[in-house]
Amino acid sequence: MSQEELIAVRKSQKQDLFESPDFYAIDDLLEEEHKLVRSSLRDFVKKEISPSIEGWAQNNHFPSEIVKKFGEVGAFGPTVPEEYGGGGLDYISYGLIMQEIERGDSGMRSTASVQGSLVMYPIYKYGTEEQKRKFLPALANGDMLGCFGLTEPDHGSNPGGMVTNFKDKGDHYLLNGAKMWISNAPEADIAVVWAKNEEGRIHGLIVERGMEGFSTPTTHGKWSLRASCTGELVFDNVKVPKENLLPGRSGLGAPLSCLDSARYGIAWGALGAAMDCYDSAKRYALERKQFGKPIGSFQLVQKKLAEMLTEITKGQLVNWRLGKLMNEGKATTAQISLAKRNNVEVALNIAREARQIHGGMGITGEYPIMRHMANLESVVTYEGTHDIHLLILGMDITGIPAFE
Ligand code: TGC
Ligand code: FAD
Repeated sequence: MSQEELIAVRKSQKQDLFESPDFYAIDDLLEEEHKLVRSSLRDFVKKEISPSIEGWAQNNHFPSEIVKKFGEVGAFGPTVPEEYGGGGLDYISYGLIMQEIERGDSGMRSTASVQGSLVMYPIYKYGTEEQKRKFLPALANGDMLGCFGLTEPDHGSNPGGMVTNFKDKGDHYLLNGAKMWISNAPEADIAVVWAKNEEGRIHGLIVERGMEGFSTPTTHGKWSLRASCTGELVFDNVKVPKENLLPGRSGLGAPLSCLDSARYGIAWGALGAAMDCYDSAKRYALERKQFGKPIGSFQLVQKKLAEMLTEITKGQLVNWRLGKLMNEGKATTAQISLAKRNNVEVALNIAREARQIHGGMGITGEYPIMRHMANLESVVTYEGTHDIHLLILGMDITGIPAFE
């Protein structure tokens, strides 16, 4: 088929034909509820994300209406108990939700995973009963959007060095400092912010839009996650009511524990992006002809597809087992690091190989490949860079931290 014919076919199909690979029959390991959740999210992505995502990304547009829709489909806080508006689901379901959304786009998954793992999780885990009742149901149903402020301009991989701070002023706290690279920030109604008190101890504070001195400038010029909004959080003598402090845990371990949950979701999500690239490459290899044959009949193309499927299958098994450990409360930070690090790298490599299979078409928005590839360049850096996860594993193996 010529490239013009392929474009015409793709346009005429006007639908997302994605089929997920399941080479090792991992579906047999899933419960009915998992399959139902997955199929509901897959339908949602095909209907609400696939038809528009290319335009949103090309135009650097965050579709704010998606927030309410995510709430309706249960994408926010799936593991939070139902009494607080969450889904009351297990971690395999959570992983599958992240997989399906990131199959559509990593930026869309960012919106959902930040809301669930980095905003709802700390409020649920470390918040007061009043905070839970006030914020969780509205975050779960998409009436409210949240963001998570840990990274600072001078403290990314080393958040323990943060300088954002608050002082006890008797009837309120006075917050000063700035956070950078914050997903959802420009649209967020609330921010879970990590800051040091006068003794240098890290605490979480809920900062609400409208508080005087609090602003959220947008970060412009991204070539990655273009359909997700990213910004700064600036605190200029912000008066934060005392009841907005998360009392349940202090120290760097508090934000890092939230990252465990988000990194777990990314391990599943990245594999979703990989599956989409593989699915598109397989389809293209069978349709596109060169030298009188489908390019899928050439050994070098088959090698690429075979290696993609191998890595996806290994990643699926890692995710499934890690999900079981999460359900049992036994998953360690290092186990989560292994899955996040491996699966994001696998996804990036698959995106690059799939781009090659699509030839010149691979750089266009007719196919999802280049968008996934560019998105994954953020995913490999945020929630702990590729090398930081290697060091977390290195410390687990040797007992020796090599961060400094
Ligand atoms: P270290 O001395 O190792 O640990 C400090 C304290 O924290 C405890 N801890 C944990 N607790 C719970 N869960 C974890 N995963 C934990 N990891 C460590 C630790 O036991 C200790 O407790 P205590 O009681 O002894 O004080 O800390 P360190 O300063 O040496 O740093 C270690 C390092 C480098 C691994 C850590 O800082 C790190 O993970 N850095 C990467 C930073 C990062 O991942 N940032 C992500 C920001 S959020 C984001 O990117 C969102 S993107 C969202 C999206 O759009 O999807
Ligand atoms: P740096 O820490 O400066 O790292 C630069 C390089 O140095 C990396 O290759 C790193 O691996 C390497 N390096 C650093 N330390 C070491 C070491 N000890 N040994 C070896 N190599 C090292 N943060 C939030 O808090 N909330 C968010 O919602 C959020 N969303 C994000 C969205 C996007 C699109 C992006 C790009 C980032 C987001 N982040 C967010 C920030 C993200 O977590 C950081 O970018 C990440 O932790 C890395 O920090 P940095 O960019 O400052 O890089």
